[in-house]
Amino acid sequence: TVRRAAISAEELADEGTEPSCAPKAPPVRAALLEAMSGNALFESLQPELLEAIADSMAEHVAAEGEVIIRQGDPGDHLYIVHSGAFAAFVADAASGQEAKVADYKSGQYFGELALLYNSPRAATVRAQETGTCYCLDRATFRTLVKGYLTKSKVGLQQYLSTVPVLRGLEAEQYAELASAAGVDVFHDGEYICSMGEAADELFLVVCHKGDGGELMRLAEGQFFGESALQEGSELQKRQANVVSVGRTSLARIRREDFVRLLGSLTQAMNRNLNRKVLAGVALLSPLDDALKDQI
Ligand code: 1OR
Repeated sequence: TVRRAAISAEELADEGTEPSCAPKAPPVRAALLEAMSGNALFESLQPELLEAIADSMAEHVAAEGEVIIRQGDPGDHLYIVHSGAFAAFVADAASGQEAKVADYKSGQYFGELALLYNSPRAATVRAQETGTCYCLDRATFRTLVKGYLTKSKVGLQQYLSTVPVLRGLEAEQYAELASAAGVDVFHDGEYICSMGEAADELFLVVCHKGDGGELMRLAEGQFFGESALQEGSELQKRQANVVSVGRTSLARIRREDFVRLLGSLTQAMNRNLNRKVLAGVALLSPLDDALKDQI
């Protein structure tokens, strides 16, 4: 069961959510409400709030083959399918070859990741046939839906599946990792971990906002703290301080959860992880050349 979001139509207005279009004609509103019904994002909301949301959504009629979302683009809308069929495709970075990763039918939604994590669109979504979807703007999303998605871990699960170093796991493993992981937000200058501390968590950069002049820095989708995953890592101590530059949200996964969930994959991933660190991950200070060689 989902806890009712503690939010009213007035609060939605207070957040500066100007309805992006005029109140809907009754049949359009009914169609929107139908698209929302049965969707876990909306099921606990009061009817007046659902109507306010319906009025803020814009209808989009898509032709067969139309690209609704393009991988790599910035994004500020979530889409809810009313009719037709839509599908998400992820392009392989090296070959450019696309693989279908999800299908969407009436009542389902897509495009939440860019809104949750301020990241570029993680997949391309196309209309598979003529269909209608409704788009929900970022401000409404932030006020209404984000809390639900964060709590439900649905968003984190999809996010983890887009992190390069975690590519290729089973859907179930992403779900398990997401429920074991926590998300924390750090502010500019805040220490995320300190040298000498026990290294028992891996960190993934979910969303990073900020600008600074340091030599190396981590971007969204990168990670640090991977020494927590190495053999004998119970004894491992943090080898550097990691400081947030600007505002950063991080998914953190405890070593014991990672090992429990991914078991024998850990070793293979360690090799992958080490390569990525050398390819320019920012352990901000003090990481000298000798230390880099050890890694
Ligand atoms: P977005 O805002 O990034 C593309 O825009 C959308 O495709 C994305 O939100 C999700 O709603 C949807 N990886 C990335 N995006 C996915 C995936 C996905 N599945 C659905 N979307 N997968 C990982 C593939 C390596 C599949 C996860 C189960």
